[in-house]
Amino acid sequence: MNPKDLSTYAKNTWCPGCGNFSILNTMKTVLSSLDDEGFPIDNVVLVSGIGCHGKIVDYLKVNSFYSIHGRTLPVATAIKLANPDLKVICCSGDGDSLAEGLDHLMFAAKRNIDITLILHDNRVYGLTTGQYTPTSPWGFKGKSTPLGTQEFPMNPAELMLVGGASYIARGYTHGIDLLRRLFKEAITHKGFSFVDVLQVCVTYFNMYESYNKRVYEVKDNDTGSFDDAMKIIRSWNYDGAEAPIPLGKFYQVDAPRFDQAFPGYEPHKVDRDSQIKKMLENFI
Ligand SMILES: Cc1ncc(C[n+]2csc(CCOP(=O)(O)OP(=O)(O)O)c2C)c(N)n1
Ligand code: SF4
Ligand SMILES: [Mg+2]
Repeated sequence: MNPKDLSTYAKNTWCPGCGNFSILNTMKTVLSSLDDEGFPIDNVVLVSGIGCHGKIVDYLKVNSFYSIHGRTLPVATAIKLANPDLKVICCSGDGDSLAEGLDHLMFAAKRNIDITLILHDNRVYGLTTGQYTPTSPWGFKGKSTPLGTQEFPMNPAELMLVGGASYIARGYTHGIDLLRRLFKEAITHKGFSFVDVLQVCVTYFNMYESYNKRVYEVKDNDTGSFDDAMKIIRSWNYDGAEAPIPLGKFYQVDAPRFDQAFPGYEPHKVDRDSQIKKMLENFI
């Protein structure tokens, strides 16, 4: 399949230079190559939140569900449980998953449900024109914090590690080769996979110059070690300092999955109606 086959007729309204273009192009390349490798595009469902990132469902020709702000993961969870044969991928914003939808993110990690979440982490509310988010650095001046935010940022990869996600990585929208590798690994991983993408918002928080000087790719790290992953992840804690920023795969383990937990789990062979009936009986 040609990646161009995944384009749509929708007019793209992202600002020129926005990091979302890299995520869109990477998704096209990865999903088309996975289709060639026997991972059919018809089995993919893309779910988004609301924000600039959410527009990706308009620009990518795959099955999709444009959800509501903060509720990307509940929708994705329902789709996955209704049909475990599907590969469910979420494109969510830092506001969407870390503010409004933080509880859903933590529970998806805790359940290790087989869903991929790609975080368009521009560290700002882009669509609503520049308010601070949970990953904005201390002192960030935006529409709602003209004197600078007095909150310290959270580190989403750290939350995911302690929460129970079984694949954790970080990419950057100025590093397409790495992004491609990480997306492919995350999508083919079995369990909750989380890719934090430093996605630059050129209009409200242009970090290109700062990131370009500071990012580096981790190599030869023990991705099966919780402690090693934590050390790498905490080496840059999203603050305003000039610390080097690690990119790459931080963690990957096999762990029991929520989507396998129900009696009779056997995609292709399961009679869904009687399984759902049995589940409902158990709830009552
Ligand atoms: C329940 C709810 N709260 C608030 C909003 C308003 N709203 C829409 S998008 C958005 C922020 C989006 O920020 P983010 O998730 O970081 O996405 P970005 O635009 O940066 O891609 C907000 C607050 C909404 N649509 N629904
Ligand atoms: S406001 Fe920011 S995130 Fe939204 S399209 Fe423009 S550059 Fe991209
Ligand atoms: Mg954002």
